Amino acid sequence: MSKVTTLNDFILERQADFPFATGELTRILNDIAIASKIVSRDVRMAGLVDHILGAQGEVNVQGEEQQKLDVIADKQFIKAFENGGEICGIASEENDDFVAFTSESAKKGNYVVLFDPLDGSSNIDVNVSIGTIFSIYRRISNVGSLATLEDMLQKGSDQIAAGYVLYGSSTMLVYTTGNGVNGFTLDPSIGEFCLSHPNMKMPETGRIYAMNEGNIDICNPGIKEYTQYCQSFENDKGAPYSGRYIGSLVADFHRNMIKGGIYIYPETTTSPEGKLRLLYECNPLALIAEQAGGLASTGKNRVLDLEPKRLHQRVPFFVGSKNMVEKALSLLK
Ligand code: AHM
Ligand code: MG
Repeated sequence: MSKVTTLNDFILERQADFPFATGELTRILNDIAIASKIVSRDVRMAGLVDHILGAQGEVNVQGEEQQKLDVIADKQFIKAFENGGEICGIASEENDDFVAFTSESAKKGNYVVLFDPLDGSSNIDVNVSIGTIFSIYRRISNVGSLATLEDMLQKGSDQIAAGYVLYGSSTMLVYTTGNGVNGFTLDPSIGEFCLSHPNMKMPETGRIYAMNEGNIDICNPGIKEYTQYCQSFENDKGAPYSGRYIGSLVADFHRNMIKGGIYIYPETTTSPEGKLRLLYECNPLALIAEQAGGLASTGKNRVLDLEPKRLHQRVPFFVGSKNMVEKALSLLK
């Protein structure tokens, strides 16, 4: 029987690869793993426990109805980050403003985390996969002071680590610290994330495209041209691609990581900046895509090069297999 490598073993083995090998990032990743196990347990209970399933009855800063599990997951991650002593502040999709932790130990923390606690949450009540997305940066402000907005508004290329957790048919945690991408599957019998997908590489091409085609007539005509290319016998595969759209970014992205494919959420006339949020949805997945050999673009620029202007800034997002993203971008021009 081959030896099982747990996430914990793996992080410790790789600690020396981290740009600042003090053990802090190791502890943050461990905190994320613990919080995501708790969220995974709660997600698995949705539908069984009345007070978990259903709408919270409140609206978040984006004007979207919050689900109870969104709020539960948000609190769970914040609790893990606030008490660890490595993190001085966070920003999340569910909080209008960033949160600067006020305890003396947190103010000494060197890092900030930006995250979407439960992405694709409209899928909770219908038992479809959802996910958590996270992004970790070194703070810019002085250690010992409160975290600032400047700490949160850093370029994607400055991320120290990024990852996602997929609550799918199994629970998986996938992350990068800038030295490739590794995936871990939660073994519920021992409660550990175990290395299941070492050194993940996104295939250079594929035959799956994912977008909300209900929006096709309110997009740039180049997008329609690309979907027609995907559906045609004249494309690079000589046969129509498969359209697959889960409507859960993490799940669509993860499938494309494994099988090859492209995910597109462009700007539309009703959402002129696109829908997805730069800081805690696009940047972390862009780093993972690039680390796995894929590409991530806004249609005009590399996502990781953008200078963020606002916490909840939205951008158009084209991410996935290198050749497919390049083809889509060529038609947009
Ligand atoms: P959320 O963070 O409010 O869940 O929104 C993000 C989600 C993505 O997971 C998904 O890909 C997209 O929104 C679906 O949007 P649409 O329903 O417009 O296709
Ligand atoms: Mg989201």
